[in-house]
Amino acid sequence: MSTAKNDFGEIMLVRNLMTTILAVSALFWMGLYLVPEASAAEQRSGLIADGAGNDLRLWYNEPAPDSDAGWVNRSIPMGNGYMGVNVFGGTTTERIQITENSLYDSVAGKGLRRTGLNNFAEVYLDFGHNNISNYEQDLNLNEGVSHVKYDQDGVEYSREYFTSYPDKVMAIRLNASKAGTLSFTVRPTIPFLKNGKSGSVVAKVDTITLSGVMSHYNVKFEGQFKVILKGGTMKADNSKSQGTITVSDADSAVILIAVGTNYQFDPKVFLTTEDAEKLDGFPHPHAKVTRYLTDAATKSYEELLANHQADYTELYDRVSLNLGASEPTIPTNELVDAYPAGASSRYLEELAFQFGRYMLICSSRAGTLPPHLQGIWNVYEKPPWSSQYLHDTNVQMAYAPAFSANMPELFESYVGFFNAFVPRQRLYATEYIKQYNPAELDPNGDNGWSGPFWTNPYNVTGKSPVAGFGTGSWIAQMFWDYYDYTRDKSLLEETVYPVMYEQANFVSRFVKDVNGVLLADPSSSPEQKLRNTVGTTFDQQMFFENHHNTLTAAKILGRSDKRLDIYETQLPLLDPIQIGKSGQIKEFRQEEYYCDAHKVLDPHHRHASMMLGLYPGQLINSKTPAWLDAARTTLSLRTRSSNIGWARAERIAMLARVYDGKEAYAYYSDLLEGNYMHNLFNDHRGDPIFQADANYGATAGVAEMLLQSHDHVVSPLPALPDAWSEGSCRGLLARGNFEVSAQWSGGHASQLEVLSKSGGTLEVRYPNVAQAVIKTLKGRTVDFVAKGSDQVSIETTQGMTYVITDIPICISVNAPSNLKITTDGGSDQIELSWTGSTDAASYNLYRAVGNAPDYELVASNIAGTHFVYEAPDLKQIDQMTLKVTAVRADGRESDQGATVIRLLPTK
Ligand code: FUC
Repeated sequence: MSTAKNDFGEIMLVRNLMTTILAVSALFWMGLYLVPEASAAEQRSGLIADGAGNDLRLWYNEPAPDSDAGWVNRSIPMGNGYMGVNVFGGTTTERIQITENSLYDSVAGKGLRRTGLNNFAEVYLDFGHNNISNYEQDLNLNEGVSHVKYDQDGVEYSREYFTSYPDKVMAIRLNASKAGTLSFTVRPTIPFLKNGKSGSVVAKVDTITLSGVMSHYNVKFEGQFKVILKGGTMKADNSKSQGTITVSDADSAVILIAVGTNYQFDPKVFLTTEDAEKLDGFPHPHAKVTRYLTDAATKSYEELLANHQADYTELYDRVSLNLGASEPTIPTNELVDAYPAGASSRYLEELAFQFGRYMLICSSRAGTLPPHLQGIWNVYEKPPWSSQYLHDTNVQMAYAPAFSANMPELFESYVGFFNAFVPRQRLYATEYIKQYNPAELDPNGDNGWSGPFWTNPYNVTGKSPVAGFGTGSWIAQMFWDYYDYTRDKSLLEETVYPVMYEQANFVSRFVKDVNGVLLADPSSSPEQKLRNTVGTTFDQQMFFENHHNTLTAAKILGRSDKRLDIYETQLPLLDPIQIGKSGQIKEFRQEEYYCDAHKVLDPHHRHASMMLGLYPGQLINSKTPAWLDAARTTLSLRTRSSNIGWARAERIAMLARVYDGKEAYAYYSDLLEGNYMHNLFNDHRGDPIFQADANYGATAGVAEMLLQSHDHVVSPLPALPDAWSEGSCRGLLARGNFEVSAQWSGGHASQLEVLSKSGGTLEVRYPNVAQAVIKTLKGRTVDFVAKGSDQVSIETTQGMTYVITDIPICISVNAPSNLKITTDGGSDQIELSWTGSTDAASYNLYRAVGNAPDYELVASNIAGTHFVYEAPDLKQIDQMTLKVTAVRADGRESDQGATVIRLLPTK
């Protein structure tokens, strides 16, 4: 049995423990109390903020083709949580496709394209402009506004589009450069009027109302389209049983669009078993949609635009990334096709990073449904995978950038959804404890909540052999992250802690004692073919993380109770990491060498669920170096053969977590080259089936390359690739609510800035940071404690920005390679040899026995590349990892080393 001792920070590498920790002087502590409160000027990070990122734009010199292919590959996506919109930009006819995430049909049949989310509306604006020139369509990411402009008959026609969260509408402004030349017909339609979907479109004076019912869940839907003119006339027409408004000879016009259904976040929806009765009693959306529209119409277009931009830029502007790109002269479709060649590659890399943030702002707003597999965009009657919420990777990936890319409040959308479905999950939890571990059943039904696999806005599944029960703890981890990045104690108390605690409650009753460890039974690992087994690494890691985080949260809140005592006793027995004979992190307990269990495992599987403790979890980190090495080995075995977009995105982050910037960048490049379509939507595997999670995931992956903090040490630029040798980034968020900016040149940080948004101890890790100059924004020197040469600790004041400069360049030490056991007779002696490092003055030898997270130093000052390792216990140890590192004359050790697995030879 192995006992997991790692406690996120309590285990330190011997070589990182420096005497300076002890050198905290009384003067330092006194100095802390003299620190003045942050002035307003120091509220936000400053210096690097002045050099914000590029103006980022997607642009095209022709409209998107009017087809499903044009929708998926080229239309411009917009959204405000209430609706997703795809704008085609046509001139003869403009097409605006609208998605509302609750317009759901039954899920029936097999295959990718089952029914599910339905297309809400197709809105056409007929202009009849067939003879155009100077066409341009764009989406400006800095503003969250899209434009179309072109010339026809000597007139410049232009349109501007945005979707506003504060005003809950889409607004379109139409202009003509010559007064009285704007004429068009507004023609909303209801797509797929069949299979239980019915409705009508009626025009009256200046407003068209589109309304109907989708019978399966009895979803009542309504959209309203209001036309506001300057000059000219308009005429409503219902003669062809399809309401339209025709505008003639106007100077300019504004169209406002509001949509809604009778869907509400209410546990009743998930608890009612009859699908057609789930929405019973909820009001028809007419009053709500009318209110949205009339409220918006009381404001001028400029006022609506200002509201939208204030809301949008408050989120978007928090983060910028500057890789030194200049705006390309070719349109975005050509830029995507040309990738990775050419200087404008950097521009696409910046653009795609911010586009993921943009998509999350569009699709995840408080009070509205969270992003599903296609975010908030769907043109189909039968969307891929029904546009569900899958909890074995996809939902979690969607939310990954919310925290690290500094938009944590966007998670509120999921919080609302979760609170609606969790009462149903509590019933499942009781059912499963009764079924799998009846001795642990709470007779009053207090058995926590169990994790779902797929959900839609109406139904939530219980267990699935496709994904293990770990999905629940993975959901709880998002809640923990919500707190850990924001450090809002009332949020922890009211929103986060109950979710984690109740999840731990379920897990604590579900796990079974198997030879002294507590294992999930039944257990699966997402989408792998070996199912319903015992204690997969996925389940165990997720359970471990949530037990751990729940206990941490309880400490912060000062809670204690009998159940917490149980979690505490269970934690070390949850056995989250098993190292296999290939040096890999096992996915299944049956595995010996990588993926050898039962011959059904796919060694190149898109899911890498045994490494979720590496990312997005916190379990495997630089304080667990043996596990980190095993993760590195596992990643090299799970090679680049998967062309699935989201899996590539996840690998970017995982590789960043093992500090492999080169490979992380290679995956980002693969993704940009292989999965990004012309409108920057990602496809699933070059199909083109749109899947939004790879977009969100790519952003999160890049964020991990630029900043990490999963061990609560703020680590800027941990996996910077050579391709990004010059640049800056601003405003990424670290755990502890630190906003971090960095500027670098030649791959080396010239300036780091950390805004402490909640106060508290700030630990910063960067090579040679202990020799840097650290000041406040106003130039006052800051006291810090060095922990070795590469880490400092600062007691921060809330609202202050800490500026780190003059960091001496650190040349890293090349590691040895090719460590081999040359002789091993199974005795107390092993002969080792390795390929040396040109930097080495000597070598260190470490060992990690069994599944141990950390290494023990067993020999140092080794001269040469050959060593006989002798230890009396060698003949009793079944398996261990040996590792050799290089030590330079200046005492610096190589960050990594060469490893080999030593198995006890069979006698
Ligand atoms: C998960 C993945 C698939 C796909 C699907 C929607 O099941 O394994 O690749 O992304 O979700």
